Amino acid sequence: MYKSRNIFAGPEGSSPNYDEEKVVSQILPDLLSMPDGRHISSFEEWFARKRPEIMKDYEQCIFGTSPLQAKVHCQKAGSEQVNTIKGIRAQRYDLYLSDRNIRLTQFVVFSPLNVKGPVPAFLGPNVLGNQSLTRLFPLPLSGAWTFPRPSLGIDDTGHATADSAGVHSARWPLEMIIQRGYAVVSFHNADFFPDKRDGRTESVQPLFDAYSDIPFTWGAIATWAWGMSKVLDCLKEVYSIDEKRVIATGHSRLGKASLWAAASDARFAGVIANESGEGGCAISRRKFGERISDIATHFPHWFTDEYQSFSDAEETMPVDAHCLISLLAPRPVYVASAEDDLWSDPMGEFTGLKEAAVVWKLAGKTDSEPVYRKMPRISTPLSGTLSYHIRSGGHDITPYDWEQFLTFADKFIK
Ligand code: GTR
Repeated sequence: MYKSRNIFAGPEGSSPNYDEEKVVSQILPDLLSMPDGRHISSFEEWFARKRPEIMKDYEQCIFGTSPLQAKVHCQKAGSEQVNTIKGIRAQRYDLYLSDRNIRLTQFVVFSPLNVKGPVPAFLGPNVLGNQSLTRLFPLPLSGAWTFPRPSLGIDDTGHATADSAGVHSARWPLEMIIQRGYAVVSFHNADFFPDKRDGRTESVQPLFDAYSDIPFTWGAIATWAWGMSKVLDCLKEVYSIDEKRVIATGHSRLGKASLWAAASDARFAGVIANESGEGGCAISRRKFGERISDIATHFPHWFTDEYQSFSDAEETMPVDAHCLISLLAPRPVYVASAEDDLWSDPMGEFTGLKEAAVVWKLAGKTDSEPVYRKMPRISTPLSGTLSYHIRSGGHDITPYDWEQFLTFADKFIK
């Protein structure tokens, strides 16, 4: 039935529910009440008392703890390149763990050539290596293990080949973004944690095993999020960027990472979570599309072990996706879905945002009212400090999505 619409039927062995009628309504954890039942009536109180509780639950049960205090610095790598026709400047930076001078990643900054002064930026990891972002500049091939995708130039052994250059340029429409006066900052997520179940040994995590008496419990998603924070640490040294106007940006598994990055690091000025699905903006208790059990089976390294214990027991989680989104209040948040991406549960993503909106209301952000209403029609974005759209098509991040994100950034970040 879904074949003609290119709907993902789930990995082998899973049989996702894609039928809204089979969704059993669940009571969601109440964002405005304390464990003793007391109702919270001001944003200040929510921020001081409720938010830390939610944060603790997310650290303990879902993403894990990370060494956020670790000091890093960066150094320019190679010389700046400019593409005068497109008006884009590209500069690579090596990022080092300061106390041991170990290089963790190389991030790339694309900024507008003809804009004076620091500009706002979209900061997001990429899944195939920096070379996959564009053909406008020759960028070094990533050396980190990447999930084999021969059709995208990643060979069977997980190495990037020259064929991967620019293969994800449609996901990163640099010209469009730069022309609107924004910079783009990206790095390969695999530099921090290669996306495989035994990826920990090749990840940055062992570097921190002796950092504290209590071991960090971060999964791969939290490690990518940590990488985002560490790149942000360095942006104060990048003169073309205003580090106070950086938007954590991510698609799918990296949408989950961008949510957690901004939840753990208040310096991110806003968040874009594109089709972040289960473990992101989608309400887990709906049991629609991808489930915790699917992630536990296929990506056990993404979250804490405790998260896997909620497989087939979503209602026992102390939190749900609306709680994750609430951690971003009162900052601007854009959640985006795609009609055919039922695996990510568009209705669940919208519901996560809608249920979180009470916290923005408490904070006096009444412009978020559009998301209180029902799920909008296809390609009819809801605009406010909390913004949302669902477009036609499948699981991807497209120029249409970016058009909306840019309009949102113009209104709420610029
Ligand atoms: C799928 C996974 C999703 C989402 C997606 C992606 O395999 O089940 O949670 O993260 O990959 O990252 O594209």
